[in-house]
Amino acid sequence: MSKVRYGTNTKVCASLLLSVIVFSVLQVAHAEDPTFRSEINLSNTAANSNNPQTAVSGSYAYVVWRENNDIFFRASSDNGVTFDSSINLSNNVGVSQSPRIAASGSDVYVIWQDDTGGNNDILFRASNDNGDTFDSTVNLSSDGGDSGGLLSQLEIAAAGSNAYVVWRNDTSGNPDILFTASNDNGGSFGSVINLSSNTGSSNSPDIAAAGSNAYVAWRDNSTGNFDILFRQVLIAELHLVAKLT
Ligand SMILES: [Ca+2]
Ligand SMILES: [Ca+2]
Ligand SMILES: [Ca+2]
Ligand SMILES: [Ca+2]
Repeated sequence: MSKVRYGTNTKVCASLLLSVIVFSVLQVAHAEDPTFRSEINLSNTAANSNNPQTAVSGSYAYVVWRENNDIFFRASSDNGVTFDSSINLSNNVGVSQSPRIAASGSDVYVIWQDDTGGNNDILFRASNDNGDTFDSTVNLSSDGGDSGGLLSQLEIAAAGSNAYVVWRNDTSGNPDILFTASNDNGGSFGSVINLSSNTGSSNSPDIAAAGSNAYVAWRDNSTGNFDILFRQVLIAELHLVAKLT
C-alpha cells in the first residue's frame, strides 16, 4: 500500500478552490433571498372573501376573488404596490363563484361559474385596458348542462390576442371537456367544441397557452381506468374547427 502524499501547492490549490465554492454558494444564497412588501388587504369588508386568483402582465398585477355570491376584481399598475378600487364583475342575483383569470398585454380575462341562468354556466368578461373597464358579460356555456360542476372545473389561458377556456360539462350525458376560444382579445368566441367526446368521465381540465398554441390536459376513465389525456390546439386548426369570426 503506497501512501499518497500531498504537496504544499496541492493543499493551497484545494483551499483556494474550497474558498471559491463557499463564496459562490453564499453569493447565490444571498442573490436568491426574497424581499416581501407589507401585506395589503384587498377585500377589507365584513363579508367573507374567498377563492383568490392572480395574473400578471408587465407591471400590472390583477387579483380576483369571490365575496358573498359575486366576483370582485382589483388591478395594480405599479407592480402590486397600490391597487385601484374593486369592481364587482358579476353583480347578479345568482351564485357567482370560482373565478379564474388570465392576462396578455393590456388584455385581462376573467371567467367564473354562475347559476343565475337556472343552471351552472361559465361567464366571461374581458378588459382591454389593463382592468380599468370591462366589456359586457358573455355566457360561454349557454346550455342546460351543469357547466363547471360541483367542483367548479373551469380554466382559462391567454397568449397574444387569443383567449382559451375549458370546462367540465355534462350536457352530453356524461362529463366531457368543452373548449372555446377567442382570437380577437375576447371580443367574440368561436363554437364550443367537445374535446373529449367519449362515454367516460372526463374531468379536471387544465390549459396553458404560448404563441399560437394551446395545450389541454384532463382526467378521463374512458379506457377503463383514469388516465391523463392531452390535446394540442393549433391556432390554424382553431380557425378551421371553431369557425372563429
Ligand atoms: Ca372580507
Ligand atoms: Ca352573483
Ligand atoms: Ca350550463
Ligand atoms: Ca366523456
